[in-house]
Amino acid sequence: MTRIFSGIKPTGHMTLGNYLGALRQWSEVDQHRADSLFCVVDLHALTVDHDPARLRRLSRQGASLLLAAGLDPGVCTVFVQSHVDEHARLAFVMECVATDGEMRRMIQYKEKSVRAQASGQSVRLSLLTYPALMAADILVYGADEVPVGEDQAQHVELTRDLAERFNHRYGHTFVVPRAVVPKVAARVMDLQDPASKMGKSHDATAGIIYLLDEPATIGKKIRRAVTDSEAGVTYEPETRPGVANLLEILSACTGKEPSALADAYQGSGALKADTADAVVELLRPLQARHAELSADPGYVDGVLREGAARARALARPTVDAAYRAIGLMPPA
Ligand code: AQP
Repeated sequence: MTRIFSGIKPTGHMTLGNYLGALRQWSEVDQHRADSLFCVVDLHALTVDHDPARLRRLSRQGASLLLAAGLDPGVCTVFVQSHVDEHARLAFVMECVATDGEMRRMIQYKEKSVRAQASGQSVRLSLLTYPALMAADILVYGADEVPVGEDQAQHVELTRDLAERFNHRYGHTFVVPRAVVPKVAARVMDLQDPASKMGKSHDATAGIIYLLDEPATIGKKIRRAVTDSEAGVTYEPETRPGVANLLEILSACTGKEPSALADAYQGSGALKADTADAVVELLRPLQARHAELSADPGYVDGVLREGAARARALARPTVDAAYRAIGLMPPA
C-alpha cells in the first residue's frame, strides 16, 4: 500500500493557505487512499525565533486543527514530531549526506534568512539544515508520496536526491519519495500582498485568513483584499494577481474553474462578497469541530500518544538500518 507522510509547522496560527494547500487534501483524499502519517513538525518551528510557551500552545492547537479538518485517527496516524526520537536521529545522518551548497540553494532558506536579518534577528544554523530534518521526516517512514504546497516541493526534490545518494553509496535503504502538489490553490497568496504567499508566521496579518478567524473578520479581510484598478473580472494571474488569487480561492471552495468564475462577475465587489461567504461556509464545520475538541483535551492527548507509538514502531527499523549501512557500530 502507498505510504504518505506530510507535516505542518506550528510557527503561527494555521491559515487558509495551509488548509487549501494541504489539510483539505490530506483529509478528503489522502487518508482514504493510502497508509498516511500526518505530523505537527514542532522541531522545525525551532529554526526561527520562537517563544517556548507559544510553541507548546500552537503545537496542541495544530494537532487539534488536523483532527478538526477531518483527519480520522481510525484511518491515519496523527502525531507530534518531537515525540518520535527517530526524526532527530536520522536528521544528523542526512546532514552527512547533504552538502552545504545544496542547503544554501533552498529558496525558503534564502527568503527566511533575509527576513530574519531584516528584523534584526540572527539566522539559526538549523534554518540552513532544516531540509535535512525534513528529509529524515519523510525517509524514516519509507513514504512514497509527500503531499505539499508548491512552496515545499523543492525540499521534497532534495529529499529524493539525498535518498538516492545514500542508497547509491551505502546500499539500498530508503524509498525515494515524490512530491504531490494539489492542482487547485497550490499557492494561496496574501490578500494584501498578492506577490507573496499567505504564510502563518508573517507579521502583517491583514492579508491572512486564519482558520479560526471569526466570520466577520474573514469578511472584512476579503473585502479589503488588494485588487487593481482595471474594470471587470478576468483571470490573469501574471497581470492581475490580486483578482486571480480571489478567483483561485473561490475556485477551491466551489470546484469551478477560475476563468469560468471570472465570466460571472462584472466587478470585484461581488467577487469579494461571494468569496467571503464561500470561505466562511468552508471553515464553519472545521471551526465547530475545533471548539468540541478544545473542550476535550484528553481525547487529543490520547490520539497523539497512540500516533507517536505507531510512528515510532515504523521509524525505528529504518533508522537502525541506515545507521548500520553508513557504518555506525550497533550496540551490543
Ligand atoms: N499559502 C499557501 N498556499 C498553499 N499551501 C500552503 N502551505 C503553506 N502555505 C501555503 C502548505 O501547508 C503545508 C504546511 O506548511 P508548513 O507549516 O510546513 O510550512 P510553510 O510551507 O512554510 O507554511 P507557512 O504557513 O508559510 O508557514 P511559515 O510562515 O512558518 O513559513 C505545506 O504543505 C505547505 O506547502
